[in-house]
Amino acid sequence: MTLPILLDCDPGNDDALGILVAAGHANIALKAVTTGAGHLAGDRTARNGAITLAAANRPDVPVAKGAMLPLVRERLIAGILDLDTALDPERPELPARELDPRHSAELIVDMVSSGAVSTVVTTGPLTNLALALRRAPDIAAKIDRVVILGGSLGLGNKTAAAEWNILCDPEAASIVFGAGAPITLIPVDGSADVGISPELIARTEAISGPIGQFAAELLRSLVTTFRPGVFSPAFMPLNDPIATLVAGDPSLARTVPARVDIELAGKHTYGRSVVDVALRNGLPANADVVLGLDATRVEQAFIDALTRLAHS
Ligand SMILES: [Ca+2]
Repeated sequence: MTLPILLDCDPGNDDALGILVAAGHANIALKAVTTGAGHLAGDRTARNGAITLAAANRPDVPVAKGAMLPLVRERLIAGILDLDTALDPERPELPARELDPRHSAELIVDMVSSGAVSTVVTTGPLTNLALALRRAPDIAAKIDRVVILGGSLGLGNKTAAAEWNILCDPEAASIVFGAGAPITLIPVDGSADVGISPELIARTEAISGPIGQFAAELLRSLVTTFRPGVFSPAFMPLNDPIATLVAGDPSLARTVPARVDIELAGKHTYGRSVVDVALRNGLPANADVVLGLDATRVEQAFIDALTRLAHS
């Protein structure tokens, strides 16, 4: 029994790895990829999604372009757009899939309301999913689980308070956390122990064929963005593919039920994910929050999914 998922993302080299892992995972049936502005502008993330699905040789999976701007705030620019590796620069020479004519939010509504998809995995700002929930609120009851890579238990990674994916569109995140669908939240400090080590790159590169080479190129590009700080882990975190892997095998993660709300008014804390594991405010838990991962098994699941895709 495979899990039918829709992956909403902002590729992004780590998102692209998430797409490859979703396409190859033994427990997952990837049904659609939706993209929106985030790490790059919306037209670029859509094209990168289309490039990645072409590389994965999955013409059956629709890929859509989505939100160009956050719901309320101005769009944040990542500031690492000058990388000249992997999918950060435009790559006109790479083959790409045709985009689905629907907006990402429309594709989400269609896939969930028809029952084609039971799980939504997000590895970018939550704009598309929030738009879908505003357009068709009844889809919340039809989603078995939303697996969100974003937020933090402690310090943020973009501001002291906020993590990048949530900070890109806090109002959208607030809509998603208030929608009532079961959520698994993978915060940056819950996933930091799975890093892009030289060994992981070597194992990826050892996968035969173009998938291994493409995935290794994406990993190497991500490592160049690593800026070690006071509390940083040893290696650049793997990030986005972890969301797909946890969706495909929840036993990889140790979770705790919690109330998660998004700070929308704070002067210094705008975009913070406020995670209340003690349920002090009397509100019901709305998410299972990941506290830690089995790093060895996550890395093996990553290699297994890419290997399966390479041999498909
Ligand atoms: Ca992302």
